[in-house]
Amino acid sequence: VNDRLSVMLKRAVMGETVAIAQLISALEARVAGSDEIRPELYEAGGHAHVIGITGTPGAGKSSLVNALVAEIRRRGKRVAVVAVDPSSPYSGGAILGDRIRIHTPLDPGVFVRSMGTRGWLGGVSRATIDAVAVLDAAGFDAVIVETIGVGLEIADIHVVNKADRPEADRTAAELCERIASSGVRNGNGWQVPVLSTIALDGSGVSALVDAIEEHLGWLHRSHEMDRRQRESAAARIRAIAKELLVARLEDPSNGVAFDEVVDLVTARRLDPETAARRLLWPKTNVVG
Ligand SMILES: Nc1nc2c(ncn2[C@@H]2O[C@H](COP(=O)(O)OP(=O)(O)OP(=O)(O)O)[C@@H](O)[C@H]2O)c(=O)[nH]1
Ligand SMILES: [Mg+2]
Repeated sequence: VNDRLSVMLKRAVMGETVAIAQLISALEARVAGSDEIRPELYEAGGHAHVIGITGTPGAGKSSLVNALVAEIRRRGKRVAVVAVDPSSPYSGGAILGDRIRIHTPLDPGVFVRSMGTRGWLGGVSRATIDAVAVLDAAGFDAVIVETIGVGLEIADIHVVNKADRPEADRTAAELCERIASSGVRNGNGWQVPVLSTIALDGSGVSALVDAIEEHLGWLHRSHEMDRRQRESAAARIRAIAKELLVARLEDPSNGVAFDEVVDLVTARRLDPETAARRLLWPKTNVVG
């Protein structure tokens, strides 16, 4: 195991901000040896409350996350943020008009990381998942992930932000109606709440954190947490396996030259399905 990465991981687990940032970068860049620390990294995690925030561009996600960070911090918890390609900068929890200001550069209880969308194919990228794993291992109580969504997602909690605007009440009422009429329940019995916030001054944010904590309690009580964790483990294994298989296809060390097989398929001397099987299992003489 790469010594430098191993030391970095140990420091990150102790909560050292610089090591946390370096480790996220190392995994993102897939530096040599980064795969070898994965078992230890994964084993150190599993304690953080991971909270996803999604919504249409400009809805106020980053502003709301800043307000959430301030409130969660006020409750004495360590909180980290992973923002996927945000257009707006993070102040790291210092929100104007709020009674609390947190100066993140000096507060090891807050960590904010932005990521680009390079290689992003929708959903949550591997780099994002890795960053969450590092922050989880680093002992943050909460890890917030901000991603841009289309606004049609089924959520555990719906938030109408910009409640200071005149149309907000109607939006919230319509949303309540839609949830009630569709009978949307996430899993066994969670009643999806619709909350209103003004991210800019922190209004409604304490009630939102209450709802998030209540939801966590329900996840545990109903065993929905176990179900989701199992589902997510299976989905990740499948996604990574697909990635590895595709990489293996073009790996010359597997004994079959990818380009030659492409030539055969192009000339119709081999069909694509048999070609793929032969590339993946070159030793077994798969005919069809
Ligand atoms: N009036 C009002 N404006 C808000 C509120 N929350 C955010 N804004 C403003 O809305 C704009 C977008 O806010 P962001 O927090 O950057 O929104 P976002 O959803 O993160 O945007 P993207 O990351 O680009 O998708 C900014 O100008 C904010 O100041 C709010 O509660 N009320
Ligand atoms: Mg944003």
